[in-house]
Amino acid sequence: MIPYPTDHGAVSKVSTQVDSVFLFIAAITLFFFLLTQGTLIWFAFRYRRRKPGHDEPTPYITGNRMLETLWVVIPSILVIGIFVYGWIVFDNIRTPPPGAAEINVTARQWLYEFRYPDGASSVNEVRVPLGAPVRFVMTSSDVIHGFYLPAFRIKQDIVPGRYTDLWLQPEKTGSFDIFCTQYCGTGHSTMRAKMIVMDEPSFRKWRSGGRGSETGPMWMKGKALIERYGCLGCHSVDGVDRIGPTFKGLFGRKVEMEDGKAFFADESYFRESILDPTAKVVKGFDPVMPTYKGTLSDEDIAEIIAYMKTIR
Ligand code: HEC
Ligand SMILES: [Cu+2]
Repeated sequence: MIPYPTDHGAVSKVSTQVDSVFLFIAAITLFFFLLTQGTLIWFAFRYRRRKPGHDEPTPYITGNRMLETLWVVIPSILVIGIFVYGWIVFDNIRTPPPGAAEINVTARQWLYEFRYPDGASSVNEVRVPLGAPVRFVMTSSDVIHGFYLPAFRIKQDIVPGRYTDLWLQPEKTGSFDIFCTQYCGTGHSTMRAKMIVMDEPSFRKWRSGGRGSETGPMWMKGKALIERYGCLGCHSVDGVDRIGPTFKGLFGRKVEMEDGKAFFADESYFRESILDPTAKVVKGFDPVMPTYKGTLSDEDIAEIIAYMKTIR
């Protein structure tokens, strides 16, 4: 109903409910807007100043019990109605149904990491099955982030040092945007993820396929990893420096560090840059890269390096 840039229609019961509350309030507001503004315009016309000699004396009115009762009682009932209706929907948004599958979310500058119950993990992309309730259990490893799924009309802050949660039950397959709604630093606008809703058979197939199922040369897997793990939020492959240095022509080049030392960008330099990014900070850049220790395996890093060698 609400025209977001990517309007996916009714994607869950909750999204339909939120839209109904919104429309309910909008309709009441529109009614009273037309009533009060209409009266205002009508009065301005009806009681406008006329030619001298046609002035009527203003009547002396002390009150109208009937009118006053109505304009106190009717708005009170409406406002209580808005509260009760809104509360019921809010309660639905906050209360996950029992048995919802849990997915852990760790937000950090500037990506989302998702961890499934079976231990598999992914960055900036989460896959969920159609029709089953899912609960996101979220925390941040640095600053406050905001987890926002506009198509599902739900949003929840992610706060360091505590867990917050959010649930949904998708009723439509497709790919849905996840945005960060708290200004969390330079890379805030690149902090975007996708939620992919798959029908039950394809979800099961994807699950059992596992992450290692893609075939192809190593560099192609490395390219997929770079995309999947959010590296391109900070790095480019076209030669333009962004939050981090460009990957273009990086392999084998001599790189100058913040402390004046210089190193050749070889395999072990890449490995260290990915696992321990603050060990050597490139001159002219802030040490903001997150560590991928525990996220990227040795195979993953080898594949990424294979891809780096192809970006000349
Ligand atoms: C939050 C932004 C960010 C993300 C995400 C990020 N990096 Fe970085 N990266 C940086 C910054 C900033 C630097 C430069 C400062 C430093 O050396 O720590 C850097 C440096 C590097 C370097 C050394 C570059 C050079 O010119 O010597 C490599 C290699 C690297 N990153 C690889 C990766 C890979 C691979 C990923 C994804 C798995 C990744 N980065 C994700 C910000 C990021
Ligand atoms: Cu953020």
